[in-house]
Amino acid sequence: MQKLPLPNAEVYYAPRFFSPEESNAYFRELEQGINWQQESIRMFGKELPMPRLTAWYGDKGYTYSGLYNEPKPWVPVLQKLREQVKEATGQEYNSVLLNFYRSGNDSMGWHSDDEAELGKEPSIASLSFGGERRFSFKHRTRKDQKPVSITLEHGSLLLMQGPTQHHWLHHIPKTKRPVQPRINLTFRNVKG
Ligand SMILES: O=C(O)CCC(=O)C(=O)O
Ligand SMILES: [Mn+2]
Repeated sequence: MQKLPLPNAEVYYAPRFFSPEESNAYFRELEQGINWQQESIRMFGKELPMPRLTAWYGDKGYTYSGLYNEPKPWVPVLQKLREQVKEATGQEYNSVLLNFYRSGNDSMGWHSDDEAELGKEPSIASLSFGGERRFSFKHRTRKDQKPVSITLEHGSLLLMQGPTQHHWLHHIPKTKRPVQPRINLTFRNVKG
């Protein structure tokens, strides 16, 4: 894994954690086997559809973007991925949030994964399958730090840990470029 040059952060990236063949198979299995939901978000007093599909699996419920997520029980493909991510990162994960970006019009806004349930310095392991999307980091307070962008490749693993969530926000911007659908999984350890 290569370490990204971000101060006040510990971010590691492995572009080819899985081979393209394995990644194709995982994409298909997840696309078909996951119970994808279209959730909505309340913004400016309006109910808007989230700009992506989501699913939450694991041992514990979790509040995300103001929504309480009742977890679905682990399924074999997610257990298998969790095992490999645990092996590679040396961390335990009891939950996974999945995101399905149907097109370049789907996105995720600036945020950090700093909910109290995740503890002080959470380890978040993120797998990407399908179309490549840009992923950017922005420092919360340091104006001298330019945003940093990387491309999350098919079959890649990104690990964010230590003080990363405390100091940096991240997002997946929309793109006008034609892109294939993308599936992202973020493995987390929810306390309590
Ligand atoms: O799709 C991605 O790579 C980002 C996902 C993410 O930041 C999240 O689920 O909190
Ligand atoms: Mn996040």
